[in-house]
Amino acid sequence: MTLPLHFSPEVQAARAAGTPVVALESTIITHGMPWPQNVETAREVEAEIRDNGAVPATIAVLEGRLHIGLTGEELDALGQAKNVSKLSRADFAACLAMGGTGATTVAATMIAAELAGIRVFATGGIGGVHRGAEESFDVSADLHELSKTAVTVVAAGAKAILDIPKTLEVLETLGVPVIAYGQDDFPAFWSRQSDQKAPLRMDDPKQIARAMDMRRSMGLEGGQLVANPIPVEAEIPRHVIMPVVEDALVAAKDKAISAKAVTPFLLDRIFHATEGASLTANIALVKNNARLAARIARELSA
Ligand code: PSU
Ligand code: MN
Repeated sequence: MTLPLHFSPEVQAARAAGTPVVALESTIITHGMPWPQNVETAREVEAEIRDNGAVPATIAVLEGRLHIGLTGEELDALGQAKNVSKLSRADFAACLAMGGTGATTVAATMIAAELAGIRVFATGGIGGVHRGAEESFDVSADLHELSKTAVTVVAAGAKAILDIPKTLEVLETLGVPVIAYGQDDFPAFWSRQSDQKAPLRMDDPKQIARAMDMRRSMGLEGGQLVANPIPVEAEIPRHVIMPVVEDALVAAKDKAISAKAVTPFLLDRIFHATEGASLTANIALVKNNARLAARIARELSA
């Protein structure tokens, strides 16, 4: 069966010219941010990548076709669409087979990037081990994907809504390199510190690219997680965000929110509780990750 892969004209041209490409996810657009900031942010993130010498490829499933790169009109439509599925490894093929429309999570975007020959991907935060996972068993498929699929993912660490120590434990068990960029601490999305040291630290995009190339030479499957701290001027300190996170977690429990709905529910709740400050920080960190990913893409061998 041939894959219903569809490259945007910009990504097609980059492939032909050998220009480095950076993958971007679409769940952050459909489930992670409200309209219209979601579309504005997606455009600004793409611009950051172009300004840093690479080409952005935002990935989504539109009517059964796997799009690698979206046009401006496609991005606008997706950003306002209702009832878009949130696709991960489990339901990705089924959505394509049934002609559906879906946004790709970190896990699904990694799969699509590898299919398209893209080796680096920028996002906001990865999914992880949820608090209370010992009861709910809610561990994001993103973690397993990092152990299987050869893509370097640049994120601002893991959100404080997750159990960060358990997330780091699972990543270690799965053999995923976790590399803090430019500091020792593993960053916590809105905040630069998490009170947890990252297992690895690198200060140069060239080192990150070399480590990925070395994994490939060794025949090791899987990718790397690059944990890039939010810029200082954009951060929400831990003591400010933690009480908001705790309230959101209580609300999720009261309303018995579960499975795929958990992360979008918490993000929306925190957005309202901080009067939009969480979104402002989220936008700044995604753009920061896009810049670093473009620099890594330029260092990776083809
Ligand atoms: N972090 C964000 N915004 C998001 C997500 C994470 O700041 O929109 C999305 C990503 O697509 C990630 C997914 O892959 O949430 C994780 O969902 P879950 O916890 O259900 O695996
Ligand atoms: Mn989950």
